[in-house]
Amino acid sequence: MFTRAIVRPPAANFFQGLTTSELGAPDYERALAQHEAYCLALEQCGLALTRLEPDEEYPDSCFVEDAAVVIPQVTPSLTGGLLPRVHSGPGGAECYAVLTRPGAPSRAGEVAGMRKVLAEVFPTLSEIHSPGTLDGGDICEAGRHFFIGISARTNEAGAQQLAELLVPLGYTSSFVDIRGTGVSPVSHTQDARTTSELLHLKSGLSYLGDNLLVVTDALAERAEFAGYDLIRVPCGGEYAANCVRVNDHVLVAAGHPQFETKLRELGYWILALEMSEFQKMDGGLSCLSLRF
Ligand code: CIR
Repeated sequence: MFTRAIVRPPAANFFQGLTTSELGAPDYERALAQHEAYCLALEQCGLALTRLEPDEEYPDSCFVEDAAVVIPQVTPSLTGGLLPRVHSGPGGAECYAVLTRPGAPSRAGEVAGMRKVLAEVFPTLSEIHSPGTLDGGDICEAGRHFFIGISARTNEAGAQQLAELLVPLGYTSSFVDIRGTGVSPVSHTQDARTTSELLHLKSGLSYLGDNLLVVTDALAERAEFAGYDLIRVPCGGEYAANCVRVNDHVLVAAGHPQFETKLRELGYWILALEMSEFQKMDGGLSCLSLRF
């Protein structure tokens, strides 16, 4: 169960952030409204929000998930009690936090802000060190296992550092190299993304619990995911693969009715959220919050 989330609304210069999507400039007022709806959805799922101030110094800073990874602690009985000291959050869940080292130079400074916020919750913070780089969007927790994407943003050194931190916390991990992996196996998608590469692992992969992964076609055949049940997002709707299970609900990007129907048939409660302005800046739904 998640009890808390950290969010940061986009700043007025959001449009100056990094993007490859060629979907046009985001409308700021609409982005704020979509962000607010996203926050309300998290609250509806029972989360208490820490709402940070917009930060014009970093136009991509609303994508808070990239600056840290919060790892729920596996119960001590399962790890032989060999755990480092971790903080018990107000919600009761024991968690451990790692500050990342974002792979895009323009985003590196976002971590300082996140450090301040997380230090109030977690007495001990780990961090990714040079030469490692790592973006939270490349980290997909799947039960007792973490998939760590190797991407244009996360390098092997960063992935290896996180993998080592995960061991005493009771998790296994594996690397998924997404460099050169297309958003879709076909070159033109209805999503109108002209770029063909996944930005982050979670741009094409989500874990919903219950051994169930949501994947794009381009990732579905990967050996790494054998042993999981897969829901493939329909071709052209790859953006929907970035969805988030938050307690009893799954938050999904609006505009993907087939995918929503599939999830409903599986018994999930869906909250569909308009994400158009964040999609224009290559942002997925998960990256707008850090949940724990
Ligand atoms: C970037 O390129 O870093 C931002 N414009 C978008 C980051 C989205 N983050 C994510 O999907 N985890």
